[in-house]
Amino acid sequence: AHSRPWWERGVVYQIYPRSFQDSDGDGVGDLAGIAARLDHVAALGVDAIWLSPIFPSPMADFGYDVADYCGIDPLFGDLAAFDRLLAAVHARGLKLLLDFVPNHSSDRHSWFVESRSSRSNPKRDWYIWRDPASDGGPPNNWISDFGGSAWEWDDATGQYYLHAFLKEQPDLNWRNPDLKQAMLDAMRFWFDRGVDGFRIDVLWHIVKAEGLPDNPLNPDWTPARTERDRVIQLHSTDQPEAHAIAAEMRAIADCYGARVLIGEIFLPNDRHARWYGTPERPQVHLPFNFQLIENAWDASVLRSMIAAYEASLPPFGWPNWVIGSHDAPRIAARIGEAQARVAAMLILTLRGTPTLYQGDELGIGRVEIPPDRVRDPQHLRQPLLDIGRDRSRTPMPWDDSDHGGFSTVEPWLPLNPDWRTRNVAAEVADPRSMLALYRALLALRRAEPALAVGSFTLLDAPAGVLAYRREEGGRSLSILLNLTDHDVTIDWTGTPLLSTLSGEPEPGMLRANEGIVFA
Ligand code: ISL
Repeated sequence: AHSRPWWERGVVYQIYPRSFQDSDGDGVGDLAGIAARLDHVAALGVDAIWLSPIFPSPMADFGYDVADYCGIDPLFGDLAAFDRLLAAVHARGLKLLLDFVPNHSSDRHSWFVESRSSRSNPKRDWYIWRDPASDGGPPNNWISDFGGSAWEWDDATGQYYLHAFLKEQPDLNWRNPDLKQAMLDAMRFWFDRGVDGFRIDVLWHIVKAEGLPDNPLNPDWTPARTERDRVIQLHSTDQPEAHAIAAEMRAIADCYGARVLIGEIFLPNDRHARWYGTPERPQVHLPFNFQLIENAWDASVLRSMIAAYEASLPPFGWPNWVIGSHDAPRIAARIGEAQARVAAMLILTLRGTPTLYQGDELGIGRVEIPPDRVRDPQHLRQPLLDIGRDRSRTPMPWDDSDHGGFSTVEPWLPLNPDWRTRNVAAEVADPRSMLALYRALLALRRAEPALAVGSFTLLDAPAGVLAYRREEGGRSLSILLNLTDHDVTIDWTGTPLLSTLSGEPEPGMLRANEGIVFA
């Protein structure tokens, strides 16, 4: 078991750099701030940090609009600050993953500035330009993830360009060999600097079907869903050529040794599993699995989901689980704090690499963002939908000093309203806090190889309870999780190692909202 790569045993912790720690008093987090807060990350007990984008960017989508793939935005620091952070992370035995954004650049990237300058510019083909349809409208019916047509008209050159996200995020043309080489060189640039891997943004989007045919309409669409869902993204995502590029990225990563690639991919199990590639031609190590976020918080729903996901994995494919991100509602906002403790136990005891999101270890719940402080471009474009991503991007509350110790000035987004009591310092001091539970779970996971790498077997359980066993090297642990807010009678045996509740577990039952790991 000890010969397994770090990313199979390890736990990833996502940092949203704007909101972790401000070191220079501008209300926005930065790299020096992250370096100053590594004690928290190390004490938590995770193995790797993934940083959301830190590259130069006009910040139309807060860094997911990259204007230079090989630099650092001055808001966050510079390359020297990055090298210092990387060294500090490595000095603690942690890994550092960056966020690679290959589907689109910023419209202010010099490549796009050149591309849009004329139809004959050598970089014209680095993006996806098309003539209007016969009626003068967009070339096809594709819809931006953030609403509206995915095509933007450019008056100067009389063509449309494609953008799967904001119009400030034009899609790159990976079918162009020069663009492809330039992007793969950017990946090598960071590997050469020593980064341990990448989370790859919307990897499944990077190649579009030849001829750009209309997408089929989605028969299940209702106005309560995002506009993007009006069509099924059949021709705009998951193309065979994108898989081939993932394999090329993997070949580059493998040249550097134990580096990891995590792909952001939203697909049903069968097509999702293809992103592992084959043993001979592997693609990403971990295609992100968002099913704990996407499914109802219900024991029988999760039981079938977990079984189906496990069954869909190729024999060499290592599972992974995500419970929160800068895009998703916070877990404690969605299911309440008591069940968020059960969720913490679930993600840290399932088989597969967990990715945790900053602030969830404090149990931060729903934060209302006053209308005049909304910054999320997706929310600003579709204000009627309950999609505000700002709520998950509020600054880390470190202590009860001004601005939660995050900054010396008013932060770019408000803190969680309960920050004076819900902050790192307060939770470190409270053995019953969410943070104490996360630390205990991560310590248990480190002490018990069965939890990190053991086999996984679902067990039968009463309604409302999710139960499974993990086994490794003769050591067997069972996990019983009560996903309801009432006591459940259940005949458990064994030695409780950890409960989500304080006080002794009671024989013959799981208390309301109780999860227990048994030896
Ligand atoms: O959540 C989604 C699908 O269920 C999407 O709308 C979307 O594809 C996904 O959230 C992609 O997110 C990533 O790329 C975006 C960026 O805004 C997000 O922050 C990032 O995580 C564009 O780069």
